[in-house]
Amino acid sequence: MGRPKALRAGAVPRRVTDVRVVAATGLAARARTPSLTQVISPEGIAQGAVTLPAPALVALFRAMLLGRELDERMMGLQRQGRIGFYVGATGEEAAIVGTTAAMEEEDWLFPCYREHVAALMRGMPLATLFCNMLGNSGDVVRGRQMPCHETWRPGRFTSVSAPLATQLPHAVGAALAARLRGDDMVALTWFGDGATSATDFHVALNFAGTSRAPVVFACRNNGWAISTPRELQTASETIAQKATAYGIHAERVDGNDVLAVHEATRRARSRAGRGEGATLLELVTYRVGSHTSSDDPRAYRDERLVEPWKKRDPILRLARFLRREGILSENDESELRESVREAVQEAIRTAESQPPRPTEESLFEDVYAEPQWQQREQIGELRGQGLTTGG
Ligand SMILES: Cc1ncc(C[n+]2csc(CCOP(=O)(O)OP(=O)(O)O)c2C)c(N)n1
Ligand SMILES: [Mg+2]
Repeated sequence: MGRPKALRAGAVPRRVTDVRVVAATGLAARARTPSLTQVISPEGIAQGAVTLPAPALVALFRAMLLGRELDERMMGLQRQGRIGFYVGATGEEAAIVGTTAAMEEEDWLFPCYREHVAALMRGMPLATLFCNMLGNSGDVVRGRQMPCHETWRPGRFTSVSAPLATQLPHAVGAALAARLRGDDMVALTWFGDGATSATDFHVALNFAGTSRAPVVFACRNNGWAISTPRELQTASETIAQKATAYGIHAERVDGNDVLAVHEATRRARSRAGRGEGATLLELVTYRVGSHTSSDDPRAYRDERLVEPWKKRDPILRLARFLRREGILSENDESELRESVREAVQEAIRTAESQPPRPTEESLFEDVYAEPQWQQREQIGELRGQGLTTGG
């Protein structure tokens, strides 16, 4: 029977473009938009299309490996009962790493809940991230957030946001504030395909459209919102076309191609920086793993659907490309993987050796500049009960 006519999605608006730099095979793909110049030699070697220098390409690769290693180790720790909860990004590393790398240091990042590796790229020490997962005394938010809800202010990485899309108006507000102050800052915020059904998505896009706020909306379209597939989430043919309604520029990007993501984000960042307003990037990818450590997708998803996406793995794709280009040999790659594994292992050891919880007294810190009489009294009571030390 098919879907009723009224629900059939319309044509993709002309302002939406498809972008892919490196094909799944690791070959440079032919440019579909004039803004991307790519060349494929008969041997399948990219010539001149990729503008990033080799060390930057290797840095992208390492960051993606780190993201994958985090997922594997953290999910293992969760199963062993050493951490309570974890949200991974397996298969979505290119969407996260490519966007992060394309932003400037002064830019603020407003994460959803899968972007742990972005916090690390912004300088959050691995062990500090793990302290948040453990909720122990090394947690910079002192156990006041859920586990796996890190924040890293020195790196301009705001708190993980579990209530869907709430970080979007924050990003627009911060971007506007920066413009009013004359700062060059551009805000970037991540969210999922499901979040584009939430009120705050529409509020934020509308506000960004009318105010021309310097903000980049990065949608990780991973095909699922827990158990709801993308096609039941929205009748829009694409997520990108939702931007058109709000007068915002949009690009549809191969989200498993880190170089395409990087280039598209650079363009969005430049547009915002030039005062041309916001961009919505639809990064088309796939949630290869479970929604979180609390989820088992076998209850609602035919696992055969995942197989083609495993072949489109963003790490494998960049590895092939780097190999073809002679940038990273098989040996170099093994060494890199080993160094990432060791760094994660070492950081887990460091984090687990911290006292298990913040002091009760820390409850009163960061609230008032000076404790009020009520707090002083309560602190005194706690001390009287011997409840002031961690552990
Ligand atoms: C406002 C709100 N409604 C519902 C939820 C419960 N919830 C958590 S994650 C999720 C699915 C989100 O899917 P999507 O936005 O596609 O992001 P993904 O998890 O796929 O990265 C839902 C419904 C929530 N956290 N916040
Ligand atoms: Mg999703």
